Order: sequence, then structure tokens, then C-alpha cells
Amino acid sequence: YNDTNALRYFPQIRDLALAEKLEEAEIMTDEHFYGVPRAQQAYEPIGNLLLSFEDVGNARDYRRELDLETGVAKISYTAGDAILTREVFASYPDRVLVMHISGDKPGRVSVEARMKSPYLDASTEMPGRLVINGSWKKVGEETNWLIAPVQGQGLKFQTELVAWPQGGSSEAVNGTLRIQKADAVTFILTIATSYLNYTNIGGDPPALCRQILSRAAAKDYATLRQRHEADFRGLMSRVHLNVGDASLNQKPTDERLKAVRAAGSDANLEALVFQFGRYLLAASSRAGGQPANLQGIWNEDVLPPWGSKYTININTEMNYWPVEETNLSECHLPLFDALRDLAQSGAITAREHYDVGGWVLHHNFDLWRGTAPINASNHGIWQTGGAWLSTHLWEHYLFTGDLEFLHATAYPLMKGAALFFVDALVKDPKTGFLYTGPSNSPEQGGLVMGPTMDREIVRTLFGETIAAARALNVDAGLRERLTAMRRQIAPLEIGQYGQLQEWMEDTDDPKNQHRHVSHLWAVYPGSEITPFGTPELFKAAQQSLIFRGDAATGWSMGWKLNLWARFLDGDHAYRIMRNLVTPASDAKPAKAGVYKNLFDAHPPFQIDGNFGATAGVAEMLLQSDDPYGTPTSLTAVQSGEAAFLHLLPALPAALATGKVSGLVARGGFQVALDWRNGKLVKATIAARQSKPLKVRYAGKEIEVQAKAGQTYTFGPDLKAL
Ligand code: FUC
Repeated sequence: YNDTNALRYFPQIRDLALAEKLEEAEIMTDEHFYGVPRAQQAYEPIGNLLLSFEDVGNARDYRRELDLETGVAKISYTAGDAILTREVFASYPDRVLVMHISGDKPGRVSVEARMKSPYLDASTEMPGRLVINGSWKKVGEETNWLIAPVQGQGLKFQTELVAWPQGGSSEAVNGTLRIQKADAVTFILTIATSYLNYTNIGGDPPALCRQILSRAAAKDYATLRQRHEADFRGLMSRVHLNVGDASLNQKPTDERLKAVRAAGSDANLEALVFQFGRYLLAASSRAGGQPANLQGIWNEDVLPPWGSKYTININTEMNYWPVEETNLSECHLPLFDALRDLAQSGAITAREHYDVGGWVLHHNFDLWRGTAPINASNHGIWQTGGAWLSTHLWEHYLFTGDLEFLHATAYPLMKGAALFFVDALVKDPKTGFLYTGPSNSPEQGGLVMGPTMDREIVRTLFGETIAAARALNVDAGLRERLTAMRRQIAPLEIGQYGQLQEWMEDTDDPKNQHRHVSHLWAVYPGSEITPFGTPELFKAAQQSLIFRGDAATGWSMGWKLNLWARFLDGDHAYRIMRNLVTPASDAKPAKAGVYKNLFDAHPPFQIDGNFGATAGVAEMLLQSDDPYGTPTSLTAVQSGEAAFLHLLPALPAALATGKVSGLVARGGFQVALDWRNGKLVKATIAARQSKPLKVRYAGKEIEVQAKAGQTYTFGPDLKAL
């Protein structure tokens, strides 16, 4: 993806930007500084499995449900005098999609199955089995400037459907499997591609399909289901949240959504949205696979919105905001596998576009690990994507305390991300401070030097890299270097409207209601701006968010929700949550919210808002970043040497009474809370690591020398129970 000529122009582009000739810098960027091609590849659907049922025309009592705890979807209806049921799940342990169709009377299951793919090369049928083979190619006439055109040989795939009928007859004709008058049938679908890794597409899809299906065939439906349920429950049952009126669960979701608008709130539905986000992570981001993209894994379009890839100026990170807090730590791993690739491809971009060391990633990546700048200069030329993602490595360490992970995986990647900036930071000719550039405050204004967000991210990355090197007792020289440079990075500034400045200059427009709130990064997900460590910046950041307003796209509401929780304003956070959990519409004017299946709408469907909502609910109930943090030095909590638990820091009046268990805090503490009428009744804190722990509730703080394996129980006055 890199442009080997880019380097010839980079010094000139930077000098133009330093001389504040920003328009000229943009023109030169547009001509010479993007990757080749200037867009990345989309995540594509393989195709559709189409099932036709004879009996559905007269169906009554139709009911469709998804059990978040077991990960099994179910459809049932009455046709004539029989009740027909379909159960569907995607099994992580067995790598197959399974649908079991049964009737409560013998001989009532008749169904035809076929497969369709825009990328079809060949299809074959044999008794009880359909196979299609395909390869990625250009289909249709439409194009999208955000999606790179097809070039050369692409991925191959095979998808195979197997039917296990019980009773009745089964035949395969004209690409169709026809099951008639069976008692039940189980369909098993698997898909394999030739993707081995981002540099090798020499895999053997037919062999993989055969291997997966022969393993599945050694089990029966009940066993497959039991294995899937055990896997899924293992993740989902770790966290319970009880708020609001659970009896409303009996109502269909679409009716509930409409009712929320009328009633003002349905705390139990919001709890469901919280768990749905966990479900979506468990279903889309499992070890060995790709990280969750803009649509998770649920893209059905050949030209999906923004390519259904990874936008990392907010979206991909937001997907992973709830992962540690809501006890799904292992769902983080696919992101780290991708980072390992990106550190390789990004090292080439660092060299070829900037002539510096380390690795860099701009605002997007794809399956092919594109790291070069793409699209346009107000968002494509942004250097801190890899740096932001690298903070996730440190967070994973803070939550798990896994030193081996820090040593073998996290630190080398963090160090590489930091080394890029050791070489690439430049001195502001006006102030003498260090900053990034040319870059931008994502998707706003144009090309600039030293946007606030970049400085916050790089300062945090440097701080965390220093802390990691210290924890591992390595790289003393680099630690000193990073410490010195970190102090030189241009500080945060409060501007003329009492706002946190988004840029080096005080040029913010208080009427700007842009969806991106990049400069507030230091409040959340960062922790440089804190209520007790930097009260003035804290107030200024809040002022900036007030200027931005509440109305927003799906993910932007997700971000604002977390920010208001960080501002310790539960009612404001909840107001945003309610705006988020409202019926969405693609019609003009489009309306952000959630669709009937609770998928978040940007609009259109984009999954980040779901994950932002889940993280936001957790953030209202428990915070474990250091509320005394500042941008100048990393505290013991931020370095992982101590821990801080803030219980019910932003509890909204609408969630006055409830219970939560299984939330996780930095330091690996597992927390259960029980509260009534807005007041804590009991907190139970199970320590997985030994470290000094501060607990704060309602303005009171106590200190405990926590010991791994011990459980601590407190009442509202923080006295041990
Ligand atoms: C960023 C956002 C858009 C959208 C896209 C996928 O560019 O500004 O709103 O979410 O990512």
C-alpha cells in the first residue's frame, strides 16, 4: 500500500505546514502522500443461505428470540396443527453455523435450501450436501471511493452446507437440497477461505471445509449445541446486571423500544443493551479470528458502508472499550494479533513515507494490514492510530497483570509505536514544544500541526511505554529519553470560551457540533484530565462537551455517554443513553439510535455504538482509572503499581436501585455492587492481584493492602462488613 515516492515530498509538506501554508501543504499531500491505491479493501460477505418453507404462509404465533446467555436464536410458529421450531447458533468451538428445525408432530418439516454468492465460481450438489466455490472479483458496476478496486488474484473460498434429516426424504437437485416430511433436520454450514495471513493466501479451502465438517459430523446436534452453549455461557454468565423492571422482558423488543419513547425510560431494556454489547463481542471477536470491524462481522453488502473495515480514529477502539471492564478480556486478543501484523507493515510505512523508525498506522486498516494514509487530508493524514491502539495493550496488562503478555506481546509493539514518535515529533517554531504533524483533529478542519488529541495520545503512549519498560526492568536509556521528550510535548490549553483547546491555536468555534470529540480523549478513554488531579482542565473539557451538544451519530453518542460518566454526571450520561436506545431510522432525515434487533445505527448500521453503550453503562457503575491523574507524570495507579476503585461514580437517578456482579477493574479486581434508592448497600471486591488499593464511594476514600485471592466486603460507609 505504500507510495515509494511519498518520502520525496514529506519534508516539503511538513515545512509548508510548519510555515502555516496549510492549503499548499494539503495540495501537495493530495498529489503525493497517500498510499497506493488511495483506499483499502472491504470486508465482503460470502453470500446467502436461502431456506424456503412450504408452511410459513399460514403461520400463527410467530415468535423470534435470541438468548444472550446461550447465544442461541430461536424461531417458532404454528402451522396447521403443528408447532415448528428453528434453533440457530454459530459455534466457536466447532467452527460451524448450525440450524436445527423440528416439529412437535412427526413428518412436518419440509424445507428447501440453496446458496447464493456474488463471488460464485462453481456449485455442486450431492445427497445431503451443497458446495459452492468462489473467489473475490469485481462484481457489479458500482464503485465507492472509500473501497479500493479489485486487482489481481483474490481470496478463494468454499462454503459447504450439510443436511442431517431425521425421517422423511432428502434429495439434491439443481443446486437445491430438498427435505420433505421429515421429523427434524439439522443444517451445518461451514466456510473456509484461502487466507493464511496478510502476506499469504495459499490456504486450501476444500481441505479446511472437509476437516471442519468431519469433526462436526462426529457429533450429533445435541452435542454441538451443548459445546456451543458451554462456550458461550462461559463468557456471558460472568456479568449480571439487574436494574429496572425485568417483567418487561416478556414484551417484544420493537414494542419496548417504542414504549421507551413514550415512557421516557426502560432501565431494564438499557441493561439488555448493555448485555447485547457483550454478546456482540463474544460473537464477533474470538481468539484466532479477525478483530470486530465497523459492522462487527455482520456485513451483508458488496459495497459496505466505509468498507466494513477498521476505522481507528475512534471506531475500532470503541469496539474494544467494554472488553476488559465487562469481563471478556480474551475477546481482546484478535486486536492484538492484528497489531502484531500492523507493526510489521507500519514499520515499512514509517520508513517509506517518513524515513523514521518504529511503526505508524494512520486512520484505517484492513485485512491486508494497510497502514499508509488514505482518502483525504482532513482525516487520512493522522499519525496516531497505531499509538492509540497500543494503549489497549497496556490496558490489557493493567486488567490482567499478565507479565508474560507484557513482555512477549505488548511491550515490543508499544515500544515500536513510541519509537516512531521519538523520530517523528517536531519542534513548534513558536513555542519550542514538541508536537506531531502534519496531522489533524480527526475529520475536522484540515491539515494542521500538533492537534490536541495527538499530543494526548503520544504523551500517554510514552508514559505507558516507560511504565512497561520499568515493570519489565528493560531499556533504561529509552526510558530516560521518553521521559525527557514527554515533558517537552506541548501542554493542554484552556481557550477563550473556557473550553479545552482542540488545536494549538485558540480557534475553537463554540457552535461547532461535530460528532468527533477528539480533544476530549484525555478524559476518556485516556486519563490525563481527571476530576481531582486537573480540576481546571476537567471543567474546560466539560465546557467543550457542552458546546458539542447531546445530539449525535450512534458512536458519537457512545463516546459522549462515557465522557459524561467520566464527568461524574450520571443523569447526563443516562440522557445520552436514552437517546441511544431509541428507534433508529434510515429514512430521510435519518435518525441515530438502535434498530429493532438492537444493532446500533450511525445510521446506517455500525456496531461501535453498541460497544460504546456497554462501556458507558459499566463506566456509570464502576471506574478504575486514577481520578487524581495529570498529564505530567504517570501515577502509581496508571503504572499498575496500585489500584483505585470508584464505586457508583455516576449513578443516574433512573438506575436508583440495582445489582451488578462480575465487573472488572484495573488491577484485576472483580466487583459486585448492590445499591438501593441511589445508595450503596454492599460492595464485594475480589482481588486477583496483591497491591495497594484505594476505594472511593460518595466522597469517602479508604485504603486496603489487597491480597490476591482475598475478598473484601464493604457497606456504604466503606467499613468492612
Ligand atoms: C469515521 C466517522 C464516521 C464513520 C466512519 C466509519 O470516519 O467520522 O462517522 O463512523 O468513521
